[in-house]
Amino acid sequence: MTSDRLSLATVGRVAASDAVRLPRVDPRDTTIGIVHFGIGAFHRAHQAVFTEDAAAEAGETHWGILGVTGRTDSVVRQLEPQDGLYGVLQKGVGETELRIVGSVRAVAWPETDTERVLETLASPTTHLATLTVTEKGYLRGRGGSIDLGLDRVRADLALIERELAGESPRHASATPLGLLVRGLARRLRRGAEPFSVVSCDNLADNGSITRGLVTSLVEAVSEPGARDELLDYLGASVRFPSTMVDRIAPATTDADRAEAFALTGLTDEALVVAEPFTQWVIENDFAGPRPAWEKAGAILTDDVAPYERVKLRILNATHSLLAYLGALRGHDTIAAAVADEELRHAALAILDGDILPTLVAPEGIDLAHYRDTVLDRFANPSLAHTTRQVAMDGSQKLPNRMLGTALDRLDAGHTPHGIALGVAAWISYVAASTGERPFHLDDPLAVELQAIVGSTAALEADPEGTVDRVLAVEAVFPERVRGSAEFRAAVVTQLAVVARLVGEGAGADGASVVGKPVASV
Ligand code: CS2
Repeated sequence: MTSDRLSLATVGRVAASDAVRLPRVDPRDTTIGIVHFGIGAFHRAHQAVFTEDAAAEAGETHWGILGVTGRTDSVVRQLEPQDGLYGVLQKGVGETELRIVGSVRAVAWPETDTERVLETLASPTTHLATLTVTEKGYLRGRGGSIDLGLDRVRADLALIERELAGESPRHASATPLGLLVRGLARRLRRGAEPFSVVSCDNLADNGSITRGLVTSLVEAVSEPGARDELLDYLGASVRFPSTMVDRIAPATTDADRAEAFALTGLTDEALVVAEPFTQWVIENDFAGPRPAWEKAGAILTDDVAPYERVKLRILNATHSLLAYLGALRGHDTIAAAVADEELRHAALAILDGDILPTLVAPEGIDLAHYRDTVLDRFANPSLAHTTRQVAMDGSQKLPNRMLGTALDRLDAGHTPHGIALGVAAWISYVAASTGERPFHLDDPLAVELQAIVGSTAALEADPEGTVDRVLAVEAVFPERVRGSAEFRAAVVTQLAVVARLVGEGAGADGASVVGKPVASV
């Protein structure tokens, strides 16, 4: 039997109830004011919801979103037949609620829709670009610049140069920042209206990082007149506020889609899943108009850094630790990993031993309470967030979530044993991915990492040599960490702790083996 899909034509059949909420603004009346790069599950579960709430609270109809997909057109195929409508299945402990969101008004795949994205970026009624392209999507090279050694970045640079020369080449841009800068070049040609670029990725200092990468791309433009004009426009009229984003949004499963179908009677191919908790802290530094996100519960502040640091270092670092150790001990989900007493103990040890001492609590936040809330959120059994999903892209994630803590601890004269455990867990995961264990290493540096780590047996035979080779990877480890003999020794010691934990591993999700506590973390 085929059922009808969620769309503007069918949404009227869905009755609002305690368990089902309908769009808070009429999608038919909503015009586009934002271009979002990376329209995956996280954006749909987070910023798109805040944006709809802000528009509803402020009575505004000009904050619709044009979502730009990544490498494939799969999200276009999910959302286009549904007129941009989708549900957020909010899964608390023992309670589920579905909310249909209408703020995504169009979706574009750069491969076929570059011109539409550029026109929307250049339009005076568009005020913002937001980004969730994940850590690896920023293509960071050395010293805060974009990696101009990559063919796709150089190809995009050539397109930017042609755009600045007054041409409108039909070619697709290959990178999100390349497409964004091309759009800014067109915006400059059309009248240089103010614009704001809002990174919503888990990068420390994401606003300045994005500004630096965008600027480095423009600085590489060869024609000096056009280059300086675009640099002047960036300096005078474009802002890059930093943000801290938080909501756990695991991959959607068939069971989730069936659950949503039972509530609406409509098929939703674009359904996303999320925990009830949601938070957005935004640096209040915009060049032009923005949605009234504060009316939707976002915190607008002059200084995001303390919030960002707390979130990345407490939540994301522990998430990664539990993902690697959890997967190695046979747990499929983060909830199962945090329910494993040994792993919970390890998480608390790294939090209290290394992480909390490096943090200054932002106003109104109690760090111990925040830590406990994070572990409770991880324990939510309804979410089924897989260890494999969180374990991906470790080479990109570790610097942002763990290594800042390591630097701060080293600077304060302490050996970061907890962070060393995190790094040891990651190395052990890489080793396991080369062997019989069913781990797939999903990481842009996978081939390089697997080559230098080798198998679990090789790691056990030569932990010192392996740690030396791993710490030498400049793309991951800052110089101060790379050069620290005490950190190196701590990672070697923690590899043995991980080996013991894995040796005692459950092998089956949920059946944890409780042995000796993690001693020396
Ligand atoms: C996770 C994050 O996949 C991961 O690496 O740590 O996506 C995490 O769920 C979010 O940052 C929560 O806000």
